[in-house]
Amino acid sequence: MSRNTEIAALFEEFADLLEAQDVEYKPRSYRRAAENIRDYPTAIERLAEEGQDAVEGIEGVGDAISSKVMEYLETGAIEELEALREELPVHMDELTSVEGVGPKTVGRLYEELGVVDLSDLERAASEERIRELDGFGPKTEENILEGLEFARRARERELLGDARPLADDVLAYLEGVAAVERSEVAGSIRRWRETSGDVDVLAASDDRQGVVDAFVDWERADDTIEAGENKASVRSSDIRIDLRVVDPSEFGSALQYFTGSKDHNVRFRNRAIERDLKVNEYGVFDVSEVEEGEDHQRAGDRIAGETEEGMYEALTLPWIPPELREDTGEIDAAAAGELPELIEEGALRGDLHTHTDWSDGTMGLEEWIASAHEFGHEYLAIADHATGPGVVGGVGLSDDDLFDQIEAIREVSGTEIEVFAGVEANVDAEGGISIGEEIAEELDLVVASPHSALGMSGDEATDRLVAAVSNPVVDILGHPSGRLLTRREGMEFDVRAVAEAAAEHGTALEINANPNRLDLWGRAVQLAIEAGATVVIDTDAHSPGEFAYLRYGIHTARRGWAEPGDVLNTRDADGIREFLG
Ligand code: DGT
Ligand code: CA
Ligand code: CA
Ligand code: ZN
Repeated sequence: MSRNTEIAALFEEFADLLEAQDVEYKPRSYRRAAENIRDYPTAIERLAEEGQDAVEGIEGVGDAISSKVMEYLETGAIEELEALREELPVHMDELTSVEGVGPKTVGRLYEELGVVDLSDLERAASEERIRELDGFGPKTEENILEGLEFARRARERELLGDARPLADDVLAYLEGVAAVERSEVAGSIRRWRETSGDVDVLAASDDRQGVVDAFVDWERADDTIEAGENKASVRSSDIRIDLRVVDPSEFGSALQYFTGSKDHNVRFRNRAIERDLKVNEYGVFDVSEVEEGEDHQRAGDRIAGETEEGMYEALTLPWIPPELREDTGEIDAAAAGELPELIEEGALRGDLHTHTDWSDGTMGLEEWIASAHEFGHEYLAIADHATGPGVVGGVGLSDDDLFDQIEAIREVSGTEIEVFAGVEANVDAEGGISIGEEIAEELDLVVASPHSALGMSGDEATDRLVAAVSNPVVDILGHPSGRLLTRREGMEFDVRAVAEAAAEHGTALEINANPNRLDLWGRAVQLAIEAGATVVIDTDAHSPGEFAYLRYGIHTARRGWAEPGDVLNTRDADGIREFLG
């Protein structure tokens, strides 16, 4: 963890604790500072060496915050924060992972019921003590109990946005270890699943013990869970990493096996059995000549295993991209020569859902556009929040504000890149949109996203989203389910029905690439494309570091079998304008 990230997390905790004590304004400015510190391109300890003034060069960091940064870097603690932690000794992260429980609620539950962690919360809820509090009721209590169960399960999984960068780091390290011939990520991360139980890594080497020793010595390994002759597990940033080291001649078969998914492997193995072949992590074997009783893992004529391509070839299949290996028809499609030509990294030309400091982004308009240009985009849409249900007061723009912003955008568009004047409107519980008709006329693009009533499901949720995509002013349905991975389930709806309506009305369905969302997700994208809908991959970026989230969106699209033609923002600016009509 960089010190920027570490210090950002401290100020976020600070903000939560202050909010729990009903302090106004400060929490918001601490959060904003935290975000800017996290994204700041220079290491904060370097700035601190230059002095407190240099730290104040970070936007949103004034005297009060910079002096705390200095204090932390000098003493390893912030006195004021320590005092707050003592006053409110709660497991904030854990408790706020329950849907509907924010820092304010945590504060109340601690004051009134002494709730400190999830177990306390569960006890208080099941003993029906929460419903007795002012402003809480039986319904809230039931919701908390439901949310608790989800939070417990979900907390055991890691976000792709945390696990993937860790996997990349460990690979980079292994590449530098002399004994390693090849290395690769496996498991759910290689399939780019949105959450993972752990990080699986595979290495090929003739000196297995040497690789295991180097692995447990990695500077980012916080502790060793186990270490054997050819495998080891360590923990890093609270994430478990499993390493297996195999003989180079068995790298392909091991990679195929440990990439999974389990269901894909079952189907793969059955195809082998139909052909009198055996597959396992050691290779593909012709077992027609093997005598009964001589059967062991490596028995038979080995016909593949050094490369993964060879494994698939031995079963008369083309290589199948890991993102597709979820047993949703990929083996049949491969056998029929009908695998999709998946969209690739680098195929996107712009981002159609981003935020500036006109709402809750961190940057002003011009600077923001320059960052997008620098990132390599040909075009960008500004889609700041409109006021409406689910948007915190003060953040959203009124229609009048939006008219002003359009003017500002028109002045700068085209100087560096093409900029579309958009908005992120809110979809209310009935599917209505939170902006007026006049402003909708004037805007280039309307992203409509649900931000409230996200516990909805079934027909009610489907009808809501069908209404939104059928609205003629809506161009993109943003983060359709509203889920927050490991924190909030979001709406459950009939993807096919919403996709059909979207296709009919020329509305694109978003793959929100923020690793907390990945909404739509692989299977939903696959259904949406089958139903004829266009998808768009957006980052919903609030700060420049977040433009890079596109990567997660692209691989999620690949999990949904998306080809470049299915994705709106593979088109150039003229193509976008044409789609927007
Ligand atoms: P995760 O870690 O829960 O996100 O999911 P995976 O897919 O990474 O699963 P993991 O870490 O338990 O195992 C990695 C891969 O190893 C898995 O995708 C397929 C393979 N594998 C593990 N256990 C089994 C098994 O019992 N049967 C089969 N066919 N494959 C297995
Ligand atoms: Ca795994
Ligand atoms: Ca594993
Ligand atoms: Zn947004």
